[in-house]
This record gives sequence, structure tokens and C-alpha cells, in this order.
Amino acid sequence: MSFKDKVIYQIYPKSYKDTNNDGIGDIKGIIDKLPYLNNLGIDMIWLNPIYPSPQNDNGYDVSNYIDIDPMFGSMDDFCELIQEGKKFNIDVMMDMVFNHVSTEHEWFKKALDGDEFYKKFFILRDKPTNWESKFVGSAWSKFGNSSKYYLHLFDKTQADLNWLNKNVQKEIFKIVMFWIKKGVKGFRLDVINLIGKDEFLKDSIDCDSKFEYTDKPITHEYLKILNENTFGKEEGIITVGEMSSTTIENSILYTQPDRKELSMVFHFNHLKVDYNNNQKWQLKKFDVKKFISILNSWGERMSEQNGWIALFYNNHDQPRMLNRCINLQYRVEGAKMLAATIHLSRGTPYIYMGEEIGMINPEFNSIDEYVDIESINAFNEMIKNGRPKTEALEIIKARSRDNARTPMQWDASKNAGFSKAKPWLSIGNSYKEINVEKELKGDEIFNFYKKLISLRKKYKIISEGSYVSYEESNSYVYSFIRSFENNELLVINNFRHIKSNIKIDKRFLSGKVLVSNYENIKISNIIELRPYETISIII
Ligand code: TEU
Ligand code: CA
Repeated sequence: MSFKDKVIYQIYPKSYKDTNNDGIGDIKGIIDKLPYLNNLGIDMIWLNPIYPSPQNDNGYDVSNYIDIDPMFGSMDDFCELIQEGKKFNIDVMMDMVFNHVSTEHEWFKKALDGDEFYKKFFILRDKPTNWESKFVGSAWSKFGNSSKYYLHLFDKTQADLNWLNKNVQKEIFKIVMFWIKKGVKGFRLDVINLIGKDEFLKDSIDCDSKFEYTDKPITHEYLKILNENTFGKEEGIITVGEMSSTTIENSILYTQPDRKELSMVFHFNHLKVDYNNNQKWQLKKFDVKKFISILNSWGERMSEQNGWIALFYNNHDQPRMLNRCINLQYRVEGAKMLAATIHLSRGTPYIYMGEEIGMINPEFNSIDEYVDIESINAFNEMIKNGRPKTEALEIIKARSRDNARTPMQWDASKNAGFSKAKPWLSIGNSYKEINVEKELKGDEIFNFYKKLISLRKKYKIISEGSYVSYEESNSYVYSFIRSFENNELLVINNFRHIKSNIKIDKRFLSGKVLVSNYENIKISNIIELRPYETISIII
């Protein structure tokens, strides 16, 4: 299956639809919503981890890779999802967490019991390095009662796997093949660019230890053998690597088709433009100019070098994009404009559940409402460092991953139609105004997404065309040109809540408007764009 004309929809299973009313979304809930997804027109659903897990990091701490956590249902439910999905031409992408396992996984437990074979599955050292965990604190913890330490780049209940050990690789191949046999057609590989650790680990001299283990050359080798031994043997499997702090150069290498590593990558460079000094827990205004310039350089370099990226702003780790860069007075216009910048660009679009109805952050008012381990750790750390509670909460409110994880807003009834019971995470307080039922009645964001998805299937210029940036003189207008055979598509997007002007090159004056979020568009030498207006002109 080619992936260039596909659109993938990300579901956070815990928050999609609860059918047995325990407050937690489940597989049956996803099956119930297949007609909704079919109406939207997507090709594949990516599910965040649904494997047995102690849920310290909401399933990214896997304790058994070849089963379903009873909280989500059973393996029969999963097979039913695959079968039902087929009726709608909707395939399933599974989330594979291969950098680390839960310390509750039997491999780790056996290792702790002294089993030498399994001890070699982990990264154990007598003396820890100065590396920091991505979830605050040291990246090393005491290995049971022994004198050794084990590496965990994330929480201390997520132990890093030792990929240098061929037995680890073999186990991983088996897991991937297990899911392929179940009919899975896609794999999202969690922080896969962190798996290549050196045999001799050294202290970092930089204040950020990530350079010691990010994008190591050996990672490309690991991906090649993973490909060769698993998904590369099958027809049409889509793979996407989640790349933490990666570079354009490496992303090209990960995705050039003849290298046989991955179909595409997620990178996050464009989403750090509201971080202060690269620090997530320090607020800064969203830098539109920088954002546009990053999108352009990735778009152009990937196009020139035949790399391929996943296109997205929202996921389960990011606050809602609408809150980050759109004046919410123009929520609808802004949501459509953002959608156009993704769906008309070069790469594979991902829609994160709720994005298609313009969901926004929930506005929790107390730290007690947060569940995410990263947010809670960060909050405690800020308090420990003397920051006033109200300030710390403001930061959590803006940056917490729980902003994206609140239950899907289906209708205006109690619990937003997600569940009859109290949901595991509070519902956002916007559900009465922002919900699926309301969207489907009006002609708003959902229909705009629907249209964009259908355009990608109809126009090769969208799915296959090359990418160059257009005019960069107006720093609030993001514009680019897609080309394919004799056609060109100019896509213009105003990232401002006030008007912006843009010059239109002569050759586009005779073009036709392919899609826009406003009525009455006149193509002329200079177009005065309305708040968050998007226009694309095809010649
Ligand atoms: O996230 C990878 C990652 O690097 C995170 O640190 C991400 O940048 C962060 O959440 C933003 O602050 C992946 C998963 O998507 C995430 O949910 C997991 O917690 C993490 O890996 C560990 O498995
Ligand atoms: Ca349930």
C-alpha cells in the first residue's frame, strides 16, 4: 500500500468511547465509531498502546507485548476491530514501545531474580552516568538489591532495553510478526531513535545528555534489520518512527525508500517554538515566524532528498494546537487553516482524535485533576525549586499532555457522551459547545477535514507533488507551492487574527481556487487575507 495518499487518525483508546461504563474507553467503543471514522474518510487508525501495563505512563510501560489489557477488552475484541475495520477499508496501526519495557515485564522480573540471560536484556552498570531522565531526575536507578544501576531514559518503571543483545532483537521481531499475523497493517515505533546505545556509556559534558543516545548511527542498522526481519517481508505495511529531537539529515536517512528503514517519521522541531531555551516547562509566546521557517526547511529538504514525514501538530503528548497559536475567537477559521497546512502539504497527514471538531485544552483548575506522570513530576519539581503553586499550575495548564488526553466530546450530554460513568480523566469544559453531534449538524470543521481528505485522494499533486516554499517576506503568512507534472498548487495561510497581505505571482492569477475557509475569493495581484484565511490556487 502506498502511503502517500493515506490519512491516519490517532485514537487515544482510554479516551475515545467507553461501552461498559467503567469510565475508560475500550476497543468495542472504537468499533462502534468506525462508521463515524468512515464518514470522515480516513484510511488507518493508530492506537496508543493497549497492551497489559501497570499504566504508570499510560501504557508506554508495557508488561506484555502480545496481549490486550483487560481494561480495553480482549484479543477477540481486537480481532473483531480488525475484521470490522476491513468492511470500511480502515486498517489498524499499533504502537510499539521498543526502547523500554515496564519493570513489571517478565524479562525485567527474571533479570531482578538473577537470571543471567535476562540481565543482558537491560543496560546495567556499576556506576551511573550523569544522564537525566526525560521525566525528571537521574536516568539511573538501583537494580534491586544489587550494587548495579539500570538505565531508564523515561520513568524508573520503564527500563531501557539493550539492543546490542541479539536475543533482545529476536524477541522484538517475534512481537512484530505476532501483530502482523493478527492483521495489523501499520506500526508506530515509540522513540525509536533512542534505541542505539553505545557499549561504553560516558558522562555528558553538555547540560543536555540526549546527544549521548539520540540518532546514533547504529540506530539506522537496527531499523534495517528490523525491517528485513519483520514488516519488510510483507506487502504494504506502513511504519512511522517517533523521533525524539532528531535532525533533517537523519530523518532523510530513516525514510529514503531504498534504504529500507521506515516509511516516515514524526519529528517535533516545529512544535518547540513556544519552548523557552528548549525547555518545555518554561512558557514563551508561540513564534510563528520560526514555526513557518521550520515547516519550510523540512518540507523542502524532504522533497529534494526523497524523504517522507508524518504531518501533524496534535498528538497525545501535545497540548491542543488551537490553544498554542490561534486566537480562539476564530477557533473555527483557525482550525480549518491549520488543517489545510497539513493536508495540502507533502507527507502523510495524521489527525488526532477531536482535532476534526476543533477540540481545545480542558482548563483544569487544580493539580489534582491531572493524571499524567510527566505533569505531576514536573509540578513537584517546580514546587521543590521554590516556584509558587499558582505559577506552577499555569505552566502545567499550558503544557500538560493531559490537555490532549481528555475524553472525546461526542455530544452535549453528561460526560460528553463518552461514558455513563465518571471518566478516568475529567472532561474538558467546552463539550457543550464543541462536540461531534453539533459539528455533524453544521457545515464546519469536520466537513472541511472531510473535503481535504478527499482532495488528497483525487489530486496527485497533493499526494505526490514536490514542495517549495513560496514568499517568505510576510512572516505571518505560511505559503508553499506543490508541483506535479504540469500543474502547480499554491497554498496560502494567514497565521494572524488580523488581515495580512500577500503578493500573488502572475502565473496563478488565472488559477482556480481548490479550497478555502472563506467565501467570495478574488484572485488578484495582492490578496488581502482575512483572519486565519487559507486559500489554495491550482494551475
Ligand atoms: O514520547 C516521546 C518523548 O520523547 C516524550 O518525552 C515527549 O517528547 C514528551 O511526552 C513531550 O513532553 C513517547 C510517547 O509518545 C509518550 O507518550 C511516552 O511517554 C514516551 O514516549 C515514553 O514511552
Ligand atoms: Ca470501558
